[in-house]
Amino acid sequence: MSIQKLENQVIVRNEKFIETAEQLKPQLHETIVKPSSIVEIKADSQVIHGWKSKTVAPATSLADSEYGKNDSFVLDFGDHQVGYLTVKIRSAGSPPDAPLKLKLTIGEMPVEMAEPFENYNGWLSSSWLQEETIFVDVLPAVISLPRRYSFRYVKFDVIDTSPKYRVVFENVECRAFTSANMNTVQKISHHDGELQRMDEISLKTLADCMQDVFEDGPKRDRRLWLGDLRLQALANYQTFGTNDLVKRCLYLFAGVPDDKGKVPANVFVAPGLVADDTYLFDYSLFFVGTLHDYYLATNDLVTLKELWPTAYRQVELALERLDENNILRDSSDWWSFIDWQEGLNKQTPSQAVLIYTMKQAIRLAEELNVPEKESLIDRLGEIVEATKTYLWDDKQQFFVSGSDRQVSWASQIWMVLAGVLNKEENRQLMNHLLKEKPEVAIATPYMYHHLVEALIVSGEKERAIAEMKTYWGGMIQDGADTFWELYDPKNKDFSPYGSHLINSYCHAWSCTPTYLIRKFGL
Ligand code: RAM
Repeated sequence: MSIQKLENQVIVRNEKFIETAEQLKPQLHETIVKPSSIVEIKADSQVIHGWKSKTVAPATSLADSEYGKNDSFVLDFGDHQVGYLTVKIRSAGSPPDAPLKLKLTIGEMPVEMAEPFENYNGWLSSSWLQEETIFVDVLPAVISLPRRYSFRYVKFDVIDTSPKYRVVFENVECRAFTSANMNTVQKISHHDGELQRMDEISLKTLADCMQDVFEDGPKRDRRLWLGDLRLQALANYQTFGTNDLVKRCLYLFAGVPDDKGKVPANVFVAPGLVADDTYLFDYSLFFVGTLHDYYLATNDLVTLKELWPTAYRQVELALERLDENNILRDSSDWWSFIDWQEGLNKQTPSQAVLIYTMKQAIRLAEELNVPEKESLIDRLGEIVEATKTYLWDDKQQFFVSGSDRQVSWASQIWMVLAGVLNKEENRQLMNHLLKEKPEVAIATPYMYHHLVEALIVSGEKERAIAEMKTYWGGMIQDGADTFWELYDPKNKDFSPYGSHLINSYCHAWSCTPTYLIRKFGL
């Protein structure tokens, strides 16, 4: 153990756990990918964000073209890639008498090729937008760009050569990386073509997020978030079976709790393991959930024994937030995540997450035969009772949240998953929800995943499939190669960050259709 005092937190580093995580570092597999075509990005008010790409020539024709000042073209790699770009450039005409100034814009979606990044004014850093301006003094040259990019399209803007020479891009390629191995995945051939496609895109999404850790998004935030990890791990058990990567991630979180024992909502892994100073009620509890699911998938009792104290501590800390009525204290800060839905009150869905994860903790405590089991069972009983007493509105037939007694989708969905009501009551609640459609809706694929799962556990498989087809199917129709971080079929420009340019278009928490299809036999 070593204590690290930082500006906003005290971290108690568990070097043994950190070493275990280090030993589990995955091998990255490399593939060389060449662009497939040169495309034109055209305005079209009928398509998402108002921009679409149209092939104008095969990428092989690039080596025959010369480009000078103010020339520009866009390369399409044909599918989503995560990796490093290399460009081979030579001059044409007179000997180059001035440096080449070249701007590259790298993006996952056509809109990133079309709308200038200078116009971005959202609240997340603009430095996430992928671009490079490079100066090349000597030609010919092979330029290997320094950063890892997440993209399908690359725009080349030749800012300047000189009046005497032009340039030819002889070769452009990407060294793409993932720690997933597609060959380990059992292929399915679903009778429903839409579900088949959803499964394939889920796999690609998950694979592109599987790097040194389960990243949330390879474009942004490029780090390990606990809420995303839980869903990635579930999808992974049904597909890649890279279970040691889940184990590694659990040890990373367990390696950097704060001085109370709380695990952070996310960690960075470079230059070394660093806990972010963001703590979220639900995400900390999902350490329990992720350990529970890992154990059920692997039967790895050694890991369970070693990480149980960390998991149990998350429950203990969560219980401290209960008031004298056994209801979670609400607050106006970002204390729990649940969803990016604007105006969403987090109290009731968080209470449901507490119940959901306490049940998982009890299951693990049973497995370990530890004394904590009894007190967990007692506390759970009291909390469920209080939930029904204080959070269920009999008149409205909905769970309510916060001092304004908000009726949100998230509250109903999480209470169904928490199993506070019986199966028939759950079914009625879900049908009531889909009929009444309360205003405080769902903003992310993360929350949509939970909607679909809640429908499945309450016996509404067909409705679940219909929701998946509208939502993930909608993304496919709107051109998704990998599933997106955010998608609102009614407002396709939606971003909680102030601009759709900064959204991630390959995002871990969207990869769950493969889990839902395979696990529940949809
Ligand atoms: C965003 C990312 C990430 C998520 C957090 C809470 O920054 O989408 O995946 O877990 O929010």
